[in-house]
Amino acid sequence: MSIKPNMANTGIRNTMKLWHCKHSRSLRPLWALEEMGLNYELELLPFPPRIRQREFLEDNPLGTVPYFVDGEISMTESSAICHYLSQKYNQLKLSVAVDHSEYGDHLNWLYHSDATLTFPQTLCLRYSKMEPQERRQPQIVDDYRIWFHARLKRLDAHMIKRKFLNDDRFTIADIAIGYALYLGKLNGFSAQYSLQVSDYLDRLLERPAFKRANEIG
Ligand SMILES: N[C@@H](CCC(=O)N[C@@H](CS)C(=O)NCC(=O)O)C(=O)O
Repeated sequence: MSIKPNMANTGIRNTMKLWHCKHSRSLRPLWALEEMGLNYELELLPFPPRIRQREFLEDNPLGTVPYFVDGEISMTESSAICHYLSQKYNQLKLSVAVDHSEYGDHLNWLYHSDATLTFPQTLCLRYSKMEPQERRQPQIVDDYRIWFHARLKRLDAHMIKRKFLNDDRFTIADIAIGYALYLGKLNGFSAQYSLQVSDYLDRLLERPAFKRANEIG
């Protein structure tokens, strides 16, 4: 299904398009587009699109979401798309400049969000829900649940005296990490979040742009 949430009032034609499945990592760029108030076209797919919408493979042979195009550019990494949008269209209002003292930390959170905090959860999801009953692996689910909680240590320490990850304000790092925490909540892992991480996630989920993005699909 193709919808154009942010184009209705403006009449402006643009080429940005995002392919999205509800609750998947494509929520990161969708949330970023909503926070930035940019015009975009959205294509909603059933999950997993690789199996349930085979023609999607013609656009994105990986079969994964997010898939994003902007003119000649195509991208498949959720945090990188947020970074691209902020640098190209948002005058860094939602990211941190190269000469800022927290630039390295900002990039680290962006990469940490998927490689360290989302990856273990996908193994839990796969081996508890996606695979047919006979291929489910409770040991893997348990091991990677523990792994995920152990990898929250850096965030736990960072959030003790902060409301947001960088520069005392909301940025795309909060979108990237916020999605990983939200996925943890959907997976039933959030009861073990530290108080500061739990409060932080609640703050993020209250944002109107998150609510708009999350309701789509
Ligand atoms: N590192 C990529 C991962 C993309 C990815 O694997 N997306 C999942 C959804 S969360 C997907 O499309 N899975 C469907 C499949 O593997 O067939 C990112 O951050 O966007």
